[in-house]
Amino acid sequence: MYAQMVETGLKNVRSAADMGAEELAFQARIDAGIKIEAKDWMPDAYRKTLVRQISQHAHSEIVGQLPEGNWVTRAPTLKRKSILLAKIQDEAGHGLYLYSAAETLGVSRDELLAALHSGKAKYSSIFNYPTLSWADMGAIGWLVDGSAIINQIPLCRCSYGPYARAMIRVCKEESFHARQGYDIMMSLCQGSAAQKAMAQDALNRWWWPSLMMFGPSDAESVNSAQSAQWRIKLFSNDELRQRMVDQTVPQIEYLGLSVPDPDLKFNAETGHYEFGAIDWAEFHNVLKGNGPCNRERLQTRVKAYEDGAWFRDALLAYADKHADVKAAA
Ligand code: FAQ
Repeated sequence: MYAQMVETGLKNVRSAADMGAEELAFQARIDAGIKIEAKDWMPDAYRKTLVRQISQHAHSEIVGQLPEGNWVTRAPTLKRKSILLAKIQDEAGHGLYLYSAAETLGVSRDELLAALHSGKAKYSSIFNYPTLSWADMGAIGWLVDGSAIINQIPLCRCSYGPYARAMIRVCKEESFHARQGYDIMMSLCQGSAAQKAMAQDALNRWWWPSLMMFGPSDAESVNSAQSAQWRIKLFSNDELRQRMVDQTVPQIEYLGLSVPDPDLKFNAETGHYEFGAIDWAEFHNVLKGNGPCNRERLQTRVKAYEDGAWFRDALLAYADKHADVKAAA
């Protein structure tokens, strides 16, 4: 598949003729499946792509806490509240591993956060949608974390060592998240008619944005071919999206819910579900900052950062004082 992506996207990738000796040796290591580590030589464009993707990923984990944070105080039971809190804390941890992985490439955390807070850096489109009911906590865990796992399992084998290793733990935690989400959906679907209707409504609102999480179609994806050549991407956006649909439709049926896609049908010859057209205009609009919650999410992040300034200052003052005491000893 990787070969096919490189093949079809040849116009966007570096050819051997463009490469000097160092870059040829670098590409040969990647082709041989050898991990690239922080201190190894790498082309600037490889470094730049990784900083872009890993920092967007880190920002997604951090901003991704906000839609669920909205329901901590309103969780229906103490047990659900503690599970949700633990899940949201895990997402903060994922953000921290990922910022650390990005820092190994020579960018500072301050630079990355400044890019997020100024609106320059992207984070996943999915987190710009509102969480209107408790069922949204189920839909997010099941569909959003579920999609994140499908995208991230291959990243555990990507060519950049620090990113690949961070992904292993992230994926383990994400699978707990997906199960807790499905468990919420199961409870609602086995409950009253009103609860089941709430679950269906959440599925209706999160289904299409979850499919958009995988990024533009292969024909539109500008970065895929080069990222495939560098083995940052092992599967294309469309392949992973298809995997998500194939995996999730039977789960929807098991819940007794309906897929909000009148064009969905199973193709017995290919063994895959065919699904309706994605509204790419909506996707691009969200990316431009015009989704239902883009402004609110960014404002909340900036406020949290500003409100935490006293704590960062205190940590630095303590570290400086500690260094003085050590130097004097
Ligand atoms: N949202 O050429 P491609 C999670 C941008 S973690 C926003 O295909 P690429 C856990 C893309 O950046 C979710 N922007 O790009 C959780 C590029 O723009 P640029 C995050 C998007 O990088 C759960 C442009 O479109 N996961 O959910 C999106 O090869 C619950 C062209 O696209 C990751 O970040 C989008 N959906 O492929 C947390 C995984 N899609 O940068 C809390 C790692 C595309 O050139 C609660 N990332 N764009 O200006 C990836 O695998 C890739 O970056 C893709 C995009 C697949 C997202």
